[in-house]
Amino acid sequence: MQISPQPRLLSITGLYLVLAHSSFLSAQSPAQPTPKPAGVDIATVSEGTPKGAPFVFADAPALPSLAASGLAETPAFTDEFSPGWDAAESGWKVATWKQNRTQMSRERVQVNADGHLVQTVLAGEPARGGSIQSTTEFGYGRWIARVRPSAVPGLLNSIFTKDWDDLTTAEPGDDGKKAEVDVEFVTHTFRPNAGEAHLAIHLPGKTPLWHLDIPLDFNPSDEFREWGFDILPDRVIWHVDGKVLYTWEYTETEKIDPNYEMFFNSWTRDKWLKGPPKEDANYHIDWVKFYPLVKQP
Ligand SMILES: [Ca+2]
Ligand SMILES: [Ca+2]
Repeated sequence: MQISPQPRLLSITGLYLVLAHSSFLSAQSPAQPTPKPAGVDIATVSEGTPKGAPFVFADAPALPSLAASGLAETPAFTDEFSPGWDAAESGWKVATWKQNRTQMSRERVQVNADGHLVQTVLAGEPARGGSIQSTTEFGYGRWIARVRPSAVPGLLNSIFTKDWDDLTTAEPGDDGKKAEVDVEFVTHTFRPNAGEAHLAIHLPGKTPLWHLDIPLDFNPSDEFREWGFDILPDRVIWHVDGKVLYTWEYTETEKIDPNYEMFFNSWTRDKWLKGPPKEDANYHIDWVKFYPLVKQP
């Protein structure tokens, strides 16, 4: 595909990247951006996200056990983000490019003395955040990340998967199938004992295919919780602390394929997110684990 002198827009996690000549993934792997329909702005469309049924933690159904779900009892991938963490050696790439108009940087992706990966969105303009993505691909299985989003309004903290790149081909660097599974925290929704989880599915040309804001009976920034989703052959199940948040079932044509990458990012926008934040905002990620599907449930 030709590289236009005009910045190109393409989406990732429902966000927009503005690319001129620089690569999305790395300087060694020039991006071949996929054209998107003009006018699709994830922040604009996400402002109209429908509200789901309120989630009441005590009443929510339990997430099926690993064994009952056909999942391995021990994770195939774990990162504890221990002090001395090195992204390259731990299987991650740290973004140094823009995602959704927010400039990402290694400076804003740091492991602290408590063993938390801390992604920071800086106060004010321009939009400055942090992002990591796995350097390997994953299949069906259960993701759990112990995280505490920022309490500062005006930004988004995410856990998501996207088949951005087919890692079996050196070039191009963006030839994945592009399906995406999101749980995103829009921090201006947080209130005392309340908040929302933004769930979304994106497929090529369908950004989003589906999205829903789940009202919660707790504030996600109050404490660490174990958030995640099961990406299975027939459905995606979002969960928090062992309770089911929502289940999205596939159709013949609308489904999530294996060989996606894993991401965490933190960004800000005026639209939807009501950014930028008035103070620096930290997203704490204690650990992440992936339990692969080993047999059909
Ligand atoms: Ca590739
Ligand atoms: Ca992939």
